[in-house]
Amino acid sequence: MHISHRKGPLPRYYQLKEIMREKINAQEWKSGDLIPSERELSEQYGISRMTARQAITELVNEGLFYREQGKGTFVSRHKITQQLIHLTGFTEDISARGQRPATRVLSAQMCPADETTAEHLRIKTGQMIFTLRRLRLANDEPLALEVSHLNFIGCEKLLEEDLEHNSLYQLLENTYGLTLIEAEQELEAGLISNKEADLLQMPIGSPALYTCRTAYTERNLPIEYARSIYCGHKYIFYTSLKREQLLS
Ligand code: 16G
Repeated sequence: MHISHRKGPLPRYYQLKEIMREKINAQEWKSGDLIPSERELSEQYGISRMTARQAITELVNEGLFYREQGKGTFVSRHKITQQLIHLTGFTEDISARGQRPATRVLSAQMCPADETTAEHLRIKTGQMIFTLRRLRLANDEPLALEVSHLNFIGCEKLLEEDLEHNSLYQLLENTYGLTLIEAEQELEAGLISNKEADLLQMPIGSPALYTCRTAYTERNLPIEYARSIYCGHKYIFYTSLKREQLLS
């Protein structure tokens, strides 16, 4: 089958994008499948390699494909959806999807709070807080890097906890009696840097979602300030919006 200009006003790269999108929707190409090379696509559809490259690049940017250096381009896995309605933690989110959450603790220590963290936790810069760096995985696949800063009386006791096998939120609630009530969260688009690429097993420059979360206890005290980097092609943040009724 050849793509031609005669098919309509749509550019050829766009037609190829739609063909490939259809193959994914029809499950002809499944998550993790290697897609044909630029050369193969150009031969199969009678288009230039540049056109094939443009179509592939756009689907990489949209998160449907991901590239692995030296290996080729693959169909992305179904994304994990984190709803932004209820305050939940990673373990809860992943378990609710029937997947196996796991954690690799990269570091856990008492550190002086930097200015941004101190501002979010409403403490003085330099105050000692508990800082936890974790790699979060679902079904053994790295999903996110998270740095959580925690401040509460006795937070240094967290140094003795097994944070590799326990959910932080469950520990806070069940062991420390701290009830999490609400959180503020910001999302920003970004790219995976060389520092993170190895841990997340992603090529440098892959799309990423950067988030900042401040979580509060019942007395409106900020207890956690967390910065996370999620693999962009594996994650969707979902929120539902209601239009405010105008009062007459
Ligand atoms: C989520 C939170 C993170 C929190 C973690 C607790 C975001 C962006 N981050 O990943 O701030 O520390 O859940 O998970 O949502 P855990 O209870 O499994 O340790």
